[in-house]
Amino acid sequence: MNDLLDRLRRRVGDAHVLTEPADVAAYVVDWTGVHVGRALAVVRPGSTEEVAAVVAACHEAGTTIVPQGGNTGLVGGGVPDASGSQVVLSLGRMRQVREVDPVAGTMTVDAGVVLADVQAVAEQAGRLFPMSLGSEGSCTIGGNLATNAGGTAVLRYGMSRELVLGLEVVLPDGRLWDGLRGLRKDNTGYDLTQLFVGSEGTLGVITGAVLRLFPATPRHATAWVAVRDVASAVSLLALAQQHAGAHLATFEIANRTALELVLAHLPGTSDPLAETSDWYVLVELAGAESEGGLDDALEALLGEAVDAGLASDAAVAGSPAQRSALWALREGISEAQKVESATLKHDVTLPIAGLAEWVAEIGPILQARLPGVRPVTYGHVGDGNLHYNLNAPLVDGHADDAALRSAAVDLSTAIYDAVAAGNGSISAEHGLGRTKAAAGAAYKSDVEVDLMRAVKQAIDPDGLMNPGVLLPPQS
Ligand code: FAD
Ligand code: 2HG
Ligand code: ZN
Repeated sequence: MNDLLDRLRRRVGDAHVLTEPADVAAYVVDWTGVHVGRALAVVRPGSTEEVAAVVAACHEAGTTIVPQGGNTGLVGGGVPDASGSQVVLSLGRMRQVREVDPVAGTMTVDAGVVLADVQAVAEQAGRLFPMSLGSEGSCTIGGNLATNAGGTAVLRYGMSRELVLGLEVVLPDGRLWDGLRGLRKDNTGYDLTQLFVGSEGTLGVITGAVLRLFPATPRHATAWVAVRDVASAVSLLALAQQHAGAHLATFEIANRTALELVLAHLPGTSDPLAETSDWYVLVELAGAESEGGLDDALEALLGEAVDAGLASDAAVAGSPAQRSALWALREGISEAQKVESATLKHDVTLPIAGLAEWVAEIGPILQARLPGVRPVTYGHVGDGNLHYNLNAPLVDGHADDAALRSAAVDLSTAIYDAVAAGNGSISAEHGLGRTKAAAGAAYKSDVEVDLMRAVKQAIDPDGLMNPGVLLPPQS
């Protein structure tokens, strides 16, 4: 092992091979705090050539690699296991924007560029990079593509895989695949770019990407709307599509429990509405500088929604500060849940037509398994994706974390069974990681799992890239 560490130090410099516990601490625990691993070393290469050298050295030594970007993943895929034998390969030093081409509508970046920086560079060029996540200040483009991240702009622009035209990838044996062509049209065989998107670091290390840029949409009309239930939210979505058409940019849902956790734990937040409601929707229309009428369209939508009994009240943002305040209520939910108590996350997606019935039915099933368990339900209802998260029940005013943990398997199984029965998916946008690798395989057909293992075997025959993530170990 010392040979490998010496070789890595020679390639990337002593300062970028971390082995001291205090130095590696932030790299071995995930954002949720659930996954705590150990690492042989954390290696921080500064260029694609250095990544290739690190991977080649690990390949020769038979050492497994965990690629890591911003370490904001929610399923434990970016942190090492408990063995202490894995190398964490951090892309954190690879932060160059290589090229912006506003006419072609592309930006070529290193994989370690933070999402918010990509958004800012696109804006400076008069363009839009639409991906938007609560973690955008820390997550990286490499991590976004490796997880095929979703977020709040999927309704209009699609998942990460629809925002990328080409990739540069270091393969598990250290060879480099340069697929940074950025062509809109390229029907020359299997789509390798898309194979690596969503592969969660199990097929190679993404070192660069060509991203798609879109016309800027600096105008916004935003409202926080009180709705009775999920069925009303879905009907409101249909109405919003009629009123706003292609200007409908965001349609997010949150239940009252989610809002209350934000108000309780995030300083500076306040309830924009006088009356409480069981459910809320954050709706936003967005358009170009030349496109007026967004406020009118929103007003007409809300008026009709109230008349139709779909909405009881709404707060409309009258300034950028008010817009940010409404967004904070939605984007702060993950953080507030974490502060509140132990949390069990379920990132599920269902056909939109079946969403309301599914939510109505799963509640009583879970209460029967753990009385008092608190569903904190929110997400991207515009694309059928709910974060059906559970917080620990309150007993005498205190969260009973132990009760949630001991019922966890039972609760998650009930949710996943109901998702499967509703033709949904148990991971809409966060990936499978370590948390859901076994469940992912259990809810897929044998044919699908066989094909996935065949792909893994073809590209990483020695199983050196992120073992135990996405696919469970074979018994
Ligand atoms: P990491 O956490 O470092 O890694 C994630 C996975 O990608 C790991 O399996 C890792 O091995 C792999 N990986 C990372 N970089 C590379 C690379 N260069 N090459 C190959 N593999 C790599 N996700 C959503 O989809 N939608 C949301 O709305 C959303 N909101 C979030 C809000 C909060 C507050 C938080 C904490 C997380 C949220 N996430 C969301 C989850 C997370 O931010 C995304 O999964 C994000 O894409 C991860 O990026 P990262 O750079 O942090 O990746
Ligand atoms: C969101 O939509 C994220 O806010 C995070 O996907 C969800 O923390 C979660 O479970
Ligand atoms: Zn989400």
